[in-house]
Amino acid sequence: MFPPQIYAERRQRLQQTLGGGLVLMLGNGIASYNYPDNNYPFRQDSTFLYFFGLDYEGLAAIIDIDNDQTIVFGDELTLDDIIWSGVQPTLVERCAAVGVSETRPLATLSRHIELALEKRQPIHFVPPYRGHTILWLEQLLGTKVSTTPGDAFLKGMPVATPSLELCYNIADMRNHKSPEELEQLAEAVDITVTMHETAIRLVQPGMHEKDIAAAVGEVCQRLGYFFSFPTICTNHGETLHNHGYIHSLREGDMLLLDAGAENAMHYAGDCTTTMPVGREFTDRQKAVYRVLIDTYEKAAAQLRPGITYRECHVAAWANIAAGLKELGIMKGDPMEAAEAGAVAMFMPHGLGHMMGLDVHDMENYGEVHVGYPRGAHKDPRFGFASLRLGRMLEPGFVFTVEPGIYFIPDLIDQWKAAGRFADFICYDELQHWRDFGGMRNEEDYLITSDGARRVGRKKPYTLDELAALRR
Ligand SMILES: [Mn+2]
Repeated sequence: MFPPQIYAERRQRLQQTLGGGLVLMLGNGIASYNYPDNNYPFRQDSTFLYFFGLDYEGLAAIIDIDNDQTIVFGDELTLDDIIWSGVQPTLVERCAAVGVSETRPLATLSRHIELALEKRQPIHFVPPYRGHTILWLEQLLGTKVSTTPGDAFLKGMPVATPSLELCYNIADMRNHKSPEELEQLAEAVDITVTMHETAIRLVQPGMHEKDIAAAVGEVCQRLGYFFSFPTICTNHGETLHNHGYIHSLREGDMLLLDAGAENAMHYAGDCTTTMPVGREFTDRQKAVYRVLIDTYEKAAAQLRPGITYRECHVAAWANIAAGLKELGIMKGDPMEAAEAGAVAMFMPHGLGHMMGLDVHDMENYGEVHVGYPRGAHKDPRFGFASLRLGRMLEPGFVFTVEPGIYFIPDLIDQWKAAGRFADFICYDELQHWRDFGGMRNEEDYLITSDGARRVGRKKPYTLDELAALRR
């Protein structure tokens, strides 16, 4: 945990930016897996972690701005808890460690909210993403709860919406990482890089995807850490979220590994490596890989305060178009192809996303409320719509840079049949690449006062670096 004043300062700042009302923050509970006492690993809610740091279940908190009062609601351990879970610090001790002096039994939260509602206090809460939390909020507020942000809740409203103002204000704070958060992120990324190096060293023909996925998992689990998201480990990288590990790996295959660790304080790392299963890539794979790495390095070199990530994304698309033009797969002006959206054929996702306590940081607030300016909407066109981060970059932002190049047979067929972007895509040549698969390279970056730097240590990705680890 951070020192108590860090949490106290964060809460103070939130109070100042919001100006009034009552902020209700619900911690996560334990979620059952297949029967009540068999549980998923506990993961605290990230908003709760950011403001209260308390990493265990059964907690709620309020920041009553109108009355300048902060209370954590929870229950002290019973003897039964101690028998099953061991002796733990008391709630009062735990709260003191995060700068909170007032605690109350969880059962009194409901009455506390009722009184606040009667006094016409607006209730601010962030969008819930678990069924249990939605039900709990509905019980506390006495009405239906939506997950789409809008006005803060006042008694009498037919539906309680999460507070858009709260989402924007917290995103402003959490989007700018502090020095102590950057240390945590660097640790998570360093472990993540070790996971990737392990896979590059290990993979060889005759193995299965699950062999590599397990070895990657062992790296973070041996440190007592967990994944920041379910590992993608596949020789079918063109399927973007491929979570099965069922394929066997053969000479000539590429393995795409998208995996990250979450460290003890729950900060995330997120990297992707595409590696040859055999000794090296085929000539064809090398040709596309060079386009990918050139795109990746140019995108990283472009990062600085004041540039929008949308510009970086479009520039990456244009670079891919230029590279694929040399291979005879695309034609026309690369920048025009990018701006028209034609390169979404080969990279249908965004160049990156914010990263912090969540691997897609604060995505429960709505990605447009985190990755775009206040009041902005996302470009709804295919490809552009998947750009989670589009806003102007500011010092303190931490996010991923992850261009990819994919050949998706179903997408090729559909666009070809529709004659889509036929001015930019050479469909005759593309037929010869249908079974190529997909590749992506991803590392994590911080915007500094005058440029950007990698978070954590460098992940091997150049052909030479990959070859050195394969020896
Ligand atoms: Mn990512």
